[in-house]
Amino acid sequence: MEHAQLVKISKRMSKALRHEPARAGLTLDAAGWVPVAEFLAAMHLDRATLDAVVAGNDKQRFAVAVGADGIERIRANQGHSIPVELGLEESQPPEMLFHGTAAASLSSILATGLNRGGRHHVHLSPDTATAARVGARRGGATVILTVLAGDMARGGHPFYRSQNGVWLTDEVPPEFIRTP
Ligand code: HQG
Repeated sequence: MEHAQLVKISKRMSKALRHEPARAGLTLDAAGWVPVAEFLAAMHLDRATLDAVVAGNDKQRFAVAVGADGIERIRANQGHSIPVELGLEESQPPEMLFHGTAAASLSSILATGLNRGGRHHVHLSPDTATAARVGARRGGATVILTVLAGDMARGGHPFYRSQNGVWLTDEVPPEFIRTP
Protein backbone atom coordinates (compact mmCIF):
# COMPACT_ATOMS: atom_id res chain seq x y z
CA MET A 1 0.00 0.00 0.00
CA GLU A 2 1.21 3.51 -0.80
CA HIS A 3 2.65 5.69 1.95
CA ALA A 4 0.01 8.42 1.42
CA GLN A 5 -2.76 5.87 1.88
CA LEU A 6 -1.20 4.57 5.12
CA VAL A 7 -0.93 8.14 6.45
CA LYS A 8 -4.59 8.72 5.64
CA ILE A 9 -5.61 5.57 7.53
CA SER A 10 -3.32 6.49 10.44
CA LYS A 11 -5.11 9.84 10.75
CA ARG A 12 -8.51 8.14 10.68
CA MET A 13 -7.32 5.70 13.37
CA SER A 14 -5.92 8.57 15.50
CA LYS A 15 -9.22 10.39 15.35
CA ALA A 16 -11.14 7.31 16.52
CA LEU A 17 -8.67 6.33 19.26
CA ARG A 18 -7.86 9.81 20.57
CA HIS A 19 -10.79 12.10 19.95
CA GLU A 20 -14.06 10.67 18.68
CA PRO A 21 -14.45 6.94 19.35
CA ALA A 22 -18.23 7.24 19.61
CA ARG A 23 -18.40 8.63 16.09
CA ALA A 24 -16.71 5.47 14.86
CA GLY A 25 -19.12 3.39 16.98
CA LEU A 26 -16.40 2.45 19.46
CA THR A 27 -16.18 2.47 23.24
CA LEU A 28 -12.66 2.60 24.68
CA ASP A 29 -11.87 1.22 28.13
CA ALA A 30 -10.57 3.52 30.88
CA ALA A 31 -7.01 3.16 29.62
CA GLY A 32 -7.95 3.87 26.01
CA TRP A 33 -7.87 0.26 24.71
CA VAL A 34 -10.38 -1.35 22.36
CA PRO A 35 -10.37 -4.96 21.10
CA VAL A 36 -8.59 -5.21 17.74
CA ALA A 37 -11.42 -7.29 16.23
CA GLU A 38 -13.95 -4.61 17.16
CA PHE A 39 -11.69 -1.88 15.86
CA LEU A 40 -11.15 -3.57 12.48
CA ALA A 41 -14.91 -4.00 12.01
CA ALA A 42 -15.75 -0.42 13.00
CA MET A 43 -13.00 1.10 10.86
CA HIS A 44 -13.58 -1.25 7.88
CA LEU A 45 -9.93 -2.26 7.89
CA ASP A 46 -8.28 -5.61 7.29
CA ARG A 47 -5.62 -6.96 9.62
CA ALA A 48 -2.72 -6.62 7.17
CA THR A 49 -3.50 -2.92 6.72
CA LEU A 50 -3.70 -2.36 10.46
CA ASP A 51 -0.37 -4.11 10.98
CA ALA A 52 1.22 -2.02 8.21
CA VAL A 53 0.00 1.21 9.82
CA VAL A 54 1.04 0.23 13.35
CA ALA A 55 4.48 -1.11 12.36
CA GLY A 56 5.30 1.52 9.74
CA ASN A 57 4.15 4.51 11.78
CA ASP A 58 6.77 7.24 11.85
CA LYS A 59 5.90 8.13 15.45
CA GLN A 60 4.73 4.75 16.76
CA ARG A 61 1.35 6.32 17.49
CA PHE A 62 -0.36 3.01 18.27
CA ALA A 63 0.21 0.10 20.61
CA VAL A 64 -1.22 -3.40 20.16
CA ALA A 65 -1.14 -5.70 23.19
CA VAL A 66 -2.74 -8.91 24.44
CA GLY A 67 -4.51 -8.46 27.78
CA ALA A 68 -4.53 -10.85 30.73
CA ASP A 69 -7.85 -12.12 29.32
CA GLY A 70 -6.14 -13.16 26.07
CA ILE A 71 -7.92 -10.47 24.06
CA GLU A 72 -5.81 -8.41 21.71
CA ARG A 73 -6.38 -4.67 21.97
CA ILE A 74 -5.16 -1.43 20.38
CA ARG A 75 -4.78 2.10 21.73
CA ALA A 76 -3.15 5.39 20.83
CA ASN A 77 0.09 5.93 22.75
CA GLN A 78 -0.66 9.63 23.41
CA GLY A 79 -2.44 12.69 22.08
CA HIS A 80 -5.91 12.03 23.45
CA SER A 81 -8.48 14.76 23.97
CA ILE A 82 -10.97 12.37 25.60
CA PRO A 83 -10.34 11.34 29.20
CA VAL A 84 -8.18 8.21 29.31
CA GLU A 85 -5.83 7.05 32.03
CA LEU A 86 -2.69 5.99 30.18
CA GLY A 87 -1.04 4.86 33.41
CA LEU A 88 2.24 6.57 32.57
CA GLU A 89 4.87 6.51 35.28
CA GLU A 90 6.43 9.76 36.33
CA SER A 91 9.88 9.96 34.80
CA GLN A 92 13.01 12.10 35.22
CA PRO A 93 13.34 14.29 32.10
CA PRO A 94 16.62 15.36 30.47
CA GLU A 95 17.83 18.87 31.41
CA MET A 96 16.42 20.31 28.21
CA LEU A 97 13.41 19.49 26.11
CA PHE A 98 12.10 21.27 23.02
CA HIS A 99 8.81 22.55 21.67
CA GLY A 100 8.24 23.50 18.04
CA THR A 101 5.42 25.92 17.43
CA ALA A 102 4.18 28.78 15.24
CA ALA A 103 6.24 31.96 15.54
CA ALA A 104 2.91 33.80 15.69
CA SER A 105 2.12 32.08 19.03
CA LEU A 106 5.37 33.20 20.66
CA SER A 107 4.20 36.35 22.47
CA SER A 108 1.18 34.55 23.90
CA ILE A 109 3.35 31.61 25.02
CA LEU A 110 5.90 33.88 26.68
CA ALA A 111 3.05 35.64 28.52
CA THR A 112 1.12 32.63 29.81
CA GLY A 113 3.48 29.68 29.28
CA LEU A 114 2.75 26.54 27.29
CA ASN A 115 -0.80 25.33 27.93
CA ARG A 116 -2.13 21.89 27.16
CA GLY A 117 -5.15 23.23 25.28
CA GLY A 118 -7.54 20.43 24.36
CA ARG A 119 -4.99 17.69 25.03
CA HIS A 120 -4.13 16.02 28.34
CA HIS A 121 -0.63 17.44 28.48
CA VAL A 122 1.80 19.83 26.86
CA HIS A 123 3.85 17.76 24.39
CA LEU A 124 7.63 18.22 24.38
CA SER A 125 10.25 16.74 22.04
CA PRO A 126 13.57 15.15 23.08
CA ASP A 127 15.49 16.84 20.25
CA THR A 128 15.29 19.91 18.03
CA ALA A 129 14.76 17.91 14.81
CA THR A 130 11.59 16.37 16.23
CA ALA A 131 10.44 19.75 17.56
CA ALA A 132 10.99 21.27 14.12
CA ARG A 133 8.75 18.62 12.57
CA VAL A 134 6.02 19.24 15.18
CA GLY A 135 6.19 23.00 14.57
CA ALA A 136 6.12 22.58 10.79
CA ARG A 137 2.65 20.97 11.04
CA ARG A 138 1.29 24.45 11.61
CA GLY A 139 2.65 25.99 8.38
CA GLY A 140 4.13 29.49 8.32
CA ALA A 141 7.16 30.56 10.31
CA THR A 142 8.03 28.26 13.20
CA VAL A 143 10.12 28.64 16.31
CA ILE A 144 11.81 26.04 18.50
CA LEU A 145 11.58 26.79 22.20
CA THR A 146 13.91 25.27 24.77
CA VAL A 147 12.22 24.08 27.96
CA LEU A 148 14.31 23.91 31.14
CA ALA A 149 12.85 20.54 32.06
CA GLY A 150 15.48 19.70 34.68
CA ASP A 151 14.72 22.91 36.59
CA MET A 152 11.00 22.24 36.28
CA ALA A 153 11.34 18.70 37.65
CA ARG A 154 13.44 19.91 40.58
CA GLY A 155 10.72 22.52 41.16
CA GLY A 156 8.11 19.78 41.54
CA HIS A 157 6.57 19.63 38.06
CA PRO A 158 5.89 16.00 37.14
CA PHE A 159 7.02 14.67 33.73
CA TYR A 160 5.88 11.58 31.90
CA ARG A 161 7.28 9.85 28.82
CA SER A 162 4.83 8.20 26.46
CA GLN A 163 5.61 4.78 25.01
CA ASN A 164 6.63 6.49 21.77
CA GLY A 165 9.11 8.91 23.33
CA VAL A 166 7.03 12.07 23.63
CA TRP A 167 7.64 13.98 26.88
CA LEU A 168 4.48 15.17 28.62
CA THR A 169 3.86 17.65 31.39
CA ASP A 170 0.86 19.60 32.66
CA GLU A 171 2.06 23.09 31.79
CA VAL A 172 5.29 25.01 31.23
CA PRO A 173 5.37 28.37 33.06
CA PRO A 174 7.11 31.18 31.12
CA GLU A 175 10.16 31.28 33.40
CA PHE A 176 11.20 27.81 32.17
CA ILE A 177 11.06 28.78 28.47
CA ARG A 178 14.05 30.00 26.46
CA THR A 179 13.76 31.38 22.92
CA PRO A 180 16.48 30.92 20.26
C1 HQG B 1 0.35 26.11 21.21
C2 HQG B 1 1.49 15.70 17.09
C3 HQG B 1 -0.49 30.27 22.24
C4 HQG B 1 1.40 25.04 21.11
C5 HQG B 1 2.86 16.29 17.33
C6 HQG B 1 0.89 24.26 19.91
C7 HQG B 1 2.96 16.37 18.83
C8 HQG B 1 0.01 28.08 22.67
C9 HQG B 1 -0.62 24.42 19.99
C10 HQG B 1 1.53 16.39 19.29
C11 HQG B 1 0.10 28.34 24.05
C12 HQG B 1 -1.32 23.17 20.44
C13 HQG B 1 1.20 17.70 19.96
C14 HQG B 1 -0.14 29.67 24.49
C15 HQG B 1 0.54 26.25 23.75
N1 HQG B 1 -0.43 30.60 23.54
N2 HQG B 1 -0.28 29.04 21.76
N3 HQG B 1 -0.07 30.01 25.77
N4 HQG B 1 0.42 27.19 24.69
N5 HQG B 1 0.30 26.78 22.52
O1 HQG B 1 -1.41 20.06 18.26
O2 HQG B 1 2.53 20.31 20.74
O3 HQG B 1 0.94 13.62 14.93
O4 HQG B 1 -2.32 20.35 20.62
O5 HQG B 1 2.67 25.59 20.91
O6 HQG B 1 3.87 15.53 16.75
O7 HQG B 1 1.76 21.11 18.44
O8 HQG B 1 -0.85 13.95 16.62
O9 HQG B 1 0.12 20.43 20.28
O10 HQG B 1 1.36 24.80 18.69
O11 HQG B 1 3.62 15.31 19.44
O12 HQG B 1 0.82 12.12 16.90
O13 HQG B 1 -0.85 25.44 20.96
O14 HQG B 1 0.74 16.26 18.11
O15 HQG B 1 1.50 14.34 17.20
O16 HQG B 1 -1.28 22.26 19.38
O17 HQG B 1 1.50 18.77 19.07
P1 HQG B 1 -1.31 20.71 19.61
P2 HQG B 1 1.56 20.24 19.62
P3 HQG B 1 0.54 13.44 16.34
